[in-house]
Amino acid sequence: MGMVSNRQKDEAIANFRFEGVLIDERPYGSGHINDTFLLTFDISGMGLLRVILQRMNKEIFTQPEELMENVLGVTSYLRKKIIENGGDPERETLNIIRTVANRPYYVDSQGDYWRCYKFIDGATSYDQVEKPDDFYQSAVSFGNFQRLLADYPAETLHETIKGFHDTKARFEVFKKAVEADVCGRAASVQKEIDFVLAHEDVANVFGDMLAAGELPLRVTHNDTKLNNIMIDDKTGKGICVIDLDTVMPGLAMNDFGDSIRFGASTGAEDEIDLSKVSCDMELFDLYAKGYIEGCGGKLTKKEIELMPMGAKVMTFECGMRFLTDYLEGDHYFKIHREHHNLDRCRTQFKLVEDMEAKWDIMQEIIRKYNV
Ligand code: ADP
Ligand code: GN1
Ligand code: MG
Repeated sequence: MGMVSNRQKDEAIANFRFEGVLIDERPYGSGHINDTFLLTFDISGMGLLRVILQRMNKEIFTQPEELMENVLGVTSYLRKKIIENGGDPERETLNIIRTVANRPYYVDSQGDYWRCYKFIDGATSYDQVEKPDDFYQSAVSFGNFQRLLADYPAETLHETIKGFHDTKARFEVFKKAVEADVCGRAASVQKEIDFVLAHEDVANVFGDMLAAGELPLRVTHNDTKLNNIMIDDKTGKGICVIDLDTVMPGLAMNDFGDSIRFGASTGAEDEIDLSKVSCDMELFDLYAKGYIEGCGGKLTKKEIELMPMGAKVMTFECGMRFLTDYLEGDHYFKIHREHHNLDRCRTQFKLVEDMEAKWDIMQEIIRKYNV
C-alpha cells in the first residue's frame, strides 16, 4: 500500500464530519497493522477535540466493508449494554465518526479505506506493564468484553481474516515460506525453523480439539495485546477495549493467551537481549484472576484448565507468524529496523521455552481459580 502521503491524508480528512479547525496532526500509537493518526481540532469557545484517523490495511483486511459492518455491529451492541449498566458509552466503547456523506468509512481516490474514531481522553494504552494493577485491570476488561458479547449473534459476524488463529493452517503456510525462501534468509534462521518444526503438536492441539467438538466457539477479540485497551488515568480501571478489527468467533483461551504473550513478558516484544525475556508468573497469576473474574462464570472448567495452553499456543503462533513474515520479506507486520521480525520471533520462542520450563507452576496457578 505504500506510505500515506500528505495529499492522501488531506483528502481523507476533508471527507469526514469534523467540527472546528485542524491545528495538529501526527502519526500515533505502536500498532503493527493500520496507519494511525491523531488529529486535534480547535472548536471555538469549546476547547480542543481529538480524533483518531486510520487508513485501514486493506492488504490484510481484504474486505474493509465487512470489517466495518462488524465494528458497527459490535460497538452499537456494546453501547446499549453500557447504557443499561449506567456506564459512559462515549468512553467505554469505540465511537465511529461518520463521513460527510454519512458513511462509516471513506474510500479515497486511490481506493484506500479510512475511518475515524472519537479519541478516548484521559486514558492510556500501554506497550508494557508499568504497574501490575494495570495488567489486572486489562484482564478484567477483556473478560468483561467477552462476557458482554456472550449473546452477540455470532453468525452475523464476518470472518475478517480467514483462519486468523488457525495455528495448524499457519504451520502449513510457514513450511511453504521456508520452502520458497524468496529472500534467501532460511539458512540464516535454521535454529528458529527447527524450533517451529519441533513444536507441531502445539500448532495442532486446539484445531484437533475443535474438530472433535471439545471446545466452544465464542465471540472473541483475537488481538488482546495490552496496547489494545485503554486504562483510565484517574481511576486506573480498564475503560475501553479497542482495535476491534479481529472480533470474530474464536477461543477464550486464545484471548487469554495473547494477553499473556505480550503483557506477562518481562521484555518488549522486540527486545534484542533475550536474557531480559521471560514469562512473569506473578503477572500470569494476576491476569488469570482478572480474566476469569471478568468472564463472570461464562467459561467452562475445560476452558480454564486450558489457559496455560492458550498462552503457549498464542506465543508460538505469533513467533511463527513473525518468522514467516521475515522469510517472506516483511510484508505483513510493519518493521522499523532491519531484522525486526526476526528479533520479534526470537522473543516469542524464548517465551515459549520459558513457559515450558514453568509449565507445572502455570497449571498450579490456574487450578486455584478453577473451582
Ligand atoms: P493497529 O491495528 O495498527 O494496532 P489500533 O486500532 O490498535 O491499530 O490503533 C493503534 C493505537 O492507536 C492504539 O494502540 C492506541 O494507542 C491508539 N488508539 C486507537 N484508537 C484509539 C481511540 N479511540 N482513542 C485513543 N487512542 C486510540
Ligand atoms: C498485530 O494490530 P496490532 O498491532 O494490535 C496483529 C496481531 C499480533 C500482533 C503482534 C490483525 O496486532 O495478530 O498478535 O500484531 N494483528 C493482526 O504484536 O494481524
Ligand atoms: Mg492495536
